[in-house]
Amino acid sequence: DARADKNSLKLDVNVFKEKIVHHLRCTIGTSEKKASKLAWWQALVATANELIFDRLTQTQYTHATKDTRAVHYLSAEFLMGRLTVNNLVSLEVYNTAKSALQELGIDINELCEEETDMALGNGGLGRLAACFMDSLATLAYPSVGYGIHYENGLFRQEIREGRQIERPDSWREYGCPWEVCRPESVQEVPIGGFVETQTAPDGSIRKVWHPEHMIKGVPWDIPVVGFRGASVTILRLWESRPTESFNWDVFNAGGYVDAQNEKAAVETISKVLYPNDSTEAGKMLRLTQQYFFSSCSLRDILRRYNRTHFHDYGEFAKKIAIQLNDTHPVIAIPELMRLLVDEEGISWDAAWEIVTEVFSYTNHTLLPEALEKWPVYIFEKLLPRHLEIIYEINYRFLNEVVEAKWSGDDEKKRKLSIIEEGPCKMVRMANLAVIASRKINGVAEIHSKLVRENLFPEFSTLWPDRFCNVTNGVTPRRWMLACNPGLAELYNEIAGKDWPLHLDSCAALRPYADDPQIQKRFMDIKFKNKVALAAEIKKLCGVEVDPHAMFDVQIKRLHEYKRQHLNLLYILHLYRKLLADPAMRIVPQVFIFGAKAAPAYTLAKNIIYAINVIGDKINNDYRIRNQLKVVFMPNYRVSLAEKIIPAADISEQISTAGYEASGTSNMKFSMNGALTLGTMDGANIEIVAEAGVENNFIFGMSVKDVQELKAKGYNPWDFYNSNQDLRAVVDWLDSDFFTEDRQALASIKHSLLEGGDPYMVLADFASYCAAHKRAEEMYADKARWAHAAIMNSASMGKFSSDRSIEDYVHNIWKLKNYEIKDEI
Ligand code: DL6
Repeated sequence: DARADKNSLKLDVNVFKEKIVHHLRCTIGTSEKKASKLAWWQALVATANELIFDRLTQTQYTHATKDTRAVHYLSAEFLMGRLTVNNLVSLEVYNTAKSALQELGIDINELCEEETDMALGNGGLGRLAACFMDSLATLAYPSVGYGIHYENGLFRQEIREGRQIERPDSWREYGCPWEVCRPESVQEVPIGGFVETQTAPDGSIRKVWHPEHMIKGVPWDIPVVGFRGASVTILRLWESRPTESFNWDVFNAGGYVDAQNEKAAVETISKVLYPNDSTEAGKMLRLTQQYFFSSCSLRDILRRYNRTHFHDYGEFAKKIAIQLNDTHPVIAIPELMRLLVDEEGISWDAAWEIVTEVFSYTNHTLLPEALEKWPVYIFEKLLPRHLEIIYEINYRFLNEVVEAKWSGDDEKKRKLSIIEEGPCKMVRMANLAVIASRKINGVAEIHSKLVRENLFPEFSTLWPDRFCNVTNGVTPRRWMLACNPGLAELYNEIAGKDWPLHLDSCAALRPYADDPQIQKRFMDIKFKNKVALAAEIKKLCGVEVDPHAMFDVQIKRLHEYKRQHLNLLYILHLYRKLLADPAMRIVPQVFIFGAKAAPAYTLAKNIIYAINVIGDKINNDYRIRNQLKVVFMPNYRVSLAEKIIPAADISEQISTAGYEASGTSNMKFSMNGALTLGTMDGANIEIVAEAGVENNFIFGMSVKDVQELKAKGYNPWDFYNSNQDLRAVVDWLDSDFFTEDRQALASIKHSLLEGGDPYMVLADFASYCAAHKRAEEMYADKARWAHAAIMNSASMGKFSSDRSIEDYVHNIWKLKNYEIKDEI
């Protein structure tokens, strides 16, 4: 097994076996005879934790004694998935554990299936944060991830009669053995109330916030294990609880029940993850969540800093970097101002200098609905002092910076102001982030360009040096080594065993791209993965699929801009052709989907329904002789992606150009030898530049084309009227051929025509069909296909998240890494 152990930790199989049994008996309190699979898994985790906590202690000792500069990654989402296989692989004890369990009569794969995904994120943004934690630990950079300890992660999706049903995801119902509660680091956060202006006898003015409530933040630490134990860093997630004093008076007055209600209200803050991806939920509770975790994290940072600096903030910006993952934690900016000015007694100017040195901001989307804005009246209610601080920041910015550059230009001031005027005054969090950040980055070359030119053109004129790009990346430890052991073994042989640390070295496979033996080996690995996925499809969807067929995959959140409905239109087109000509023979194809839709996003849910009912019809239509299958795999999540990606032939990355900031599954697919069928959008552009445009299937309008067509006035009817094939499939949606619920499918047609087709699906249809045709032709030529698959997989060095982290380190965070030795 490629995940072979160097066993530097000196655990042989017998010792490992003894430890598991010891934990089963003494930690879990059961015995080999009656232990459930869950109990065995818990004992396995306890065994791994022995190694992990030791490494964590060593890491923290090194960082504390060296008083290191560290980055603090603030993110409302960390989509960690499962940890078992990854942690065992990173500790280099995977094979030891596997053999030990085997000797105990237990299959490690079955045990690993016991683990519930930590689904504390929606999609790309949250998974990126998880990959970054892995790279930070592997590269041994001093770092902490800060987020929210949601009781319920992203909802569990069930499909009933083709429709998405949301169920709560209580991922830690019976506890999570990887996490540790740290009562010694509890924080208390004020909220609500009013601000009093006090004038001292010397005439100086002091602002005193009298909050209405205090919320307790209880930290839960999840250790993140670097590859080969390089270092162990911490993901610290805050859970909200009522403070002891919170309801004391009510309680004493006999209000036991009322006190419980107040308790429930506070606990609600960390209860659920908002299930929106790219679109914003403008809810008071959401701002409370953001403020709660940002404030707890800042207090934690200050506490740690002051252990060695005793409230002297002269070194603060030298020791601390804070990365704001999108606008969600941007409230940290006025909160740090408040902590420094109001609580630590620092002057405004000195505090502002610190703040603008410490923070940087990553933008993950250009969609206007995702750029967070909060009504001023909500701030007045929840965070009155922060509102004052924001007004002050804004006043100084407009009157000093904007006035100096564009004197008397009120239009510029209106546009750049943190406050949006109107019937409901709003606080623009993205403007606040840009004004206070040292660096602002997008997540792929094209996206960063659009951030500069389209989103913040005036800001980038003001501060051109603040804007930069850091192209996303993914961890090859999870997305190759752990999830595709067959491929990992091939790279071990060709590139040497360090490739998971130096993904560039996989280029060693490129010279073999036309070698028949290597081609066979590579495609045999793929085939084996497809056989395994076919079994999973049978289990989850009840559909029989042929692993020889071309596996065409689109897995990601459901959103109009990602255009799952374009894919569906092509499927309908193919189906229609097969029905029209019963003798027709095509390359057999299986279209595989996985996607969750935001619960309130009706059209997205209708698209899921359409995929399911159309799939059902196609899969059971004997006339097309199994040449076409369509499956929707329910409850798409990290652990399911790990099974799907190694088995994909085609990776569908078909967003309207300019809308997908980067994408990260595109990178995972390519690494595992899938060919991209995609638009010139996000990181697709950089992927095909590395792997060769001739080894992928690029189609559709470019960003420029999209902009031009929009400027000219896009009319979807023009495309509908002039392309018979297109018209036929669009009309097919408005029929009762697939379902009695004609309305649900017709709503898709409606959005494409009367709705104006905001993501230009119809405009790209013909070119999309042509790209599919090229893919089908290439798939029929086995050697050509194998060449392209190898070239993709072997050319992804750039897309390791280690490279992204090094970019952040050199261009933004300016960190040093430290070798972690066994010192205590
Ligand atoms: O940067 C990570 C990821 C990108 O790869 C995706 O292209 C982008 O859509 C995603 N953005 C979000 C937006 N959420 N909010 N806000 O998840 O980020």
